[in-house]
Amino acid sequence: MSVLKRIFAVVLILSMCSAFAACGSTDEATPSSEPSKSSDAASPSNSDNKDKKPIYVGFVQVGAESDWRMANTKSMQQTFSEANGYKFEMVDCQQKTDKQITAIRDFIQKGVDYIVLAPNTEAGWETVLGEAKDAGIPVIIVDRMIKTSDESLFTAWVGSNFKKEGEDAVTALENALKEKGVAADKPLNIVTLQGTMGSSAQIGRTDGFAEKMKAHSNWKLLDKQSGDFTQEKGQEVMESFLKSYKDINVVIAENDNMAFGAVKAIKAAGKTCGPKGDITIISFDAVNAAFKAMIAGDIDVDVECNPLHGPRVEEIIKALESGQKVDKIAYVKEGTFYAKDAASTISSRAY
Ligand code: GYE
Repeated sequence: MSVLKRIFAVVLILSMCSAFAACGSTDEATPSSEPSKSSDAASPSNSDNKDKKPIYVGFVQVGAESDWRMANTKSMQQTFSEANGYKFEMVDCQQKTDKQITAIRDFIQKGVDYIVLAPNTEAGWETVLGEAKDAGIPVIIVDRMIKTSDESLFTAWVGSNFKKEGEDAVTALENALKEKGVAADKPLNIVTLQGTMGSSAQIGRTDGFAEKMKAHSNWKLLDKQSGDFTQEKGQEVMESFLKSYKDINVVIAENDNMAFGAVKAIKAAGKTCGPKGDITIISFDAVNAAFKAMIAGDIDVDVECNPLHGPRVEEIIKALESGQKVDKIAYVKEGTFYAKDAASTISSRAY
């Protein structure tokens, strides 16, 4: 590690400490619905970094499990192009947290200027992020979050409020049922296809939905199981649910690809789904193919999750390069889309 990087590491730690003392920060780094907090994020730019050398960004990506993920990867690749002044390397970690830890160590070895991490699961990051911090490499976390009591282990996080998405899915279901003319007090059997267990997207969506659905004493969660955010596993889990339970009214799919798998399983079992069908499907992400599925009448509602993080991360890096403060935690604004509006909305969708 260069002397400058060592100096930077010390400055970073000191500035982080004072920022947290000033904010009265709690021990919890998991995103809450509180407004954005600011931190004195130290800039890595130093005199020898001020020339026109490309900024070296190492991206530790979860994998290629879903349409959302592919859109996210594309957004990062397009933003951090050579033409834009970057040297960009991405590691597809095949949904394995240990592969991500290895990828971070490799990027530290290579001496990247920034590590961008989309963590697969929340736990187990302290040691390796401590190593990045010791090396003076700022870590920007995107999409999912890590669980840590030491917020100095990362410079900034940008992503979605997954708990709110889970709560929004309850409102989405209420509205979808109203539209179908289902009486509000009719007993309802729900199954959930969960995402990768231990990932923020799974935890937030599962918890947000479970908490808010308590207001409906006639809603019953029959079962929940992980389909690991993939279409294939989503289909498998749905097939087994359909064998175990004869009277499923609602599927909550924690992402679109699992919803696509569920639709296949439902049709193969001779049942119908969507606004005019027997089984109501509520999904998350709102990717282009999900709009098509809503137009086709297969999915009822989609709670949006925006994957276009490239420009957001670039804004953070540019701010850090010029020594400015960045928000420690920044949430992306998202909406909910209903099947009846899908045809008129699809052309305005960017992913
Ligand atoms: O919903 C899913 C993807 O972490 C928000 O990961 C992301 C989730 C997204 O595989 O499709």
